[in-house]
Amino acid sequence: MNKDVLLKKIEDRSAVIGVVGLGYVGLPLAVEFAQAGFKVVGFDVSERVVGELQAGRSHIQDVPSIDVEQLVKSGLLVATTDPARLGETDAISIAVPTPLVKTRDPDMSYVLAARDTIAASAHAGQLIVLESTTYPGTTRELLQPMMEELGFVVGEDVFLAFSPERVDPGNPVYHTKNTPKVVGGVTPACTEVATALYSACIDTVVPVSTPEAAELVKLLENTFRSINIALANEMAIMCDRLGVDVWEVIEAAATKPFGFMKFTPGPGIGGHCIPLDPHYLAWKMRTLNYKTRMIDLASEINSQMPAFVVEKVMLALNGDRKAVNGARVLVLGVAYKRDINDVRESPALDIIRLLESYGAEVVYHDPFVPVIRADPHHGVATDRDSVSLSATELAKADAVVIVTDHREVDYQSVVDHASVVVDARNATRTLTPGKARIVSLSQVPVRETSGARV
Ligand code: SAJ
Repeated sequence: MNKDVLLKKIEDRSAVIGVVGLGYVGLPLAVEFAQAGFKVVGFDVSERVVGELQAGRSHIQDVPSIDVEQLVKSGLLVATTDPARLGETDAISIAVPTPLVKTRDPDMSYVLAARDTIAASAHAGQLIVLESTTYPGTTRELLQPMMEELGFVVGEDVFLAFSPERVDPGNPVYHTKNTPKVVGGVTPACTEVATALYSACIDTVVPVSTPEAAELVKLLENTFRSINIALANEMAIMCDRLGVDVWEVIEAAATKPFGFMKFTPGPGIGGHCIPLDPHYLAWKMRTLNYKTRMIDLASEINSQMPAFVVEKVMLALNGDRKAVNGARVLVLGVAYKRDINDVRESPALDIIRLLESYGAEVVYHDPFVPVIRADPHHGVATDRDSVSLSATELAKADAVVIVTDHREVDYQSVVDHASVVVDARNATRTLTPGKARIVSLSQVPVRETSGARV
């Protein structure tokens, strides 16, 4: 009975959809559901976020404010901090953070808080879908008992599923509606209603048999990236010892039209996904007495890259008979990847901290990050402002290190005015030689070959 009623409400768009967590995952999802014709109750604990949304302003780069304004005005989208409003909903998607604690163990506090918020107003006929990236077993171990303690039979009275988020902030091609959505229900009926719900606003829905399978799909996707990025990084370290240009090797390998996927070395990995997600799987497997050797090794290699880059800076200064201690170093690009403004887990923060621990005077320039906010958790004691990338600033630096290669930066000007540039992203490869000596991730001794890099 409940299943058919819910399916009908989804089909005729009379279902009211709840979204818990209105961040880079939840807000785009809430907008997609509302644009598909559902009334959406967006819940967030932040008064600021809710106030901005109710005023028609989006705080998420990929969600235009005009869309929020129109949906709020039409009554299809309401943002609230009142948990009781979730009692009005027929389906709820949970999109709250799943960070790591200092020991790199899962921090489930946000999911548990969302669970308790939902429990307070849960009723028969509801579908609950967890979207936050987490270890396999979370949906069945943390959410199902709550529903059963309320007297509900999962799969009959209420429905429960996991559906991994695949939001790639700033991606110009893929967004919530056109990125295939994996869904795994606790029972076939759960999978059926969750599939019906997401099919109402997402082009392709991929049902799998269990929530554990869906939880693992996400972890496989991002562990795959972490391991392959680590391979590219270790290739850079090996090429540096071999005196071979790692970028040349990777570019040439990428000409293989099959059986190879290009990843590039860099200063390490940042963001809220790749550095964290594999550790959710590693943690779960530790509870089953299994050591995830590849995840642990990839994490070890990736996390040593900031030190590898700092060593390059030290060698570059040494080449000018300068010590790091007292040197002025300009870090160019601090976001965790190009053309975005997010510095979470950015290796640039580690590089800045390491350089300053050796006595360097560090400044940074990032056109997307005007201020790095104080963050004691990441060793950022106080706010610091981006400096201008002027010829004067470049000439004042004893070394410039390119950590994030934002496309809009004038790298020709950098090599024309700086004395030495450590290029951790291959951003200077095609430039006209300027004043600066270029130090690459993998150092190639000067040889009589065409295009050798110094
Ligand atoms: N990185 C490298 N070399 C590479 C690729 C990435 O050093 O070849 C670094 C980046 O600079 C960054 C970190 O790794 O610091 C992560 O980069 P990413 O490209 O994986 O970007 P993310 O963290 O935004 O990952 C997201 C993920 N999306 C979701 O989890 C929903 C990931 O699954 C996507 O594949 C990725 O975006 C993407 O393709 O852009």
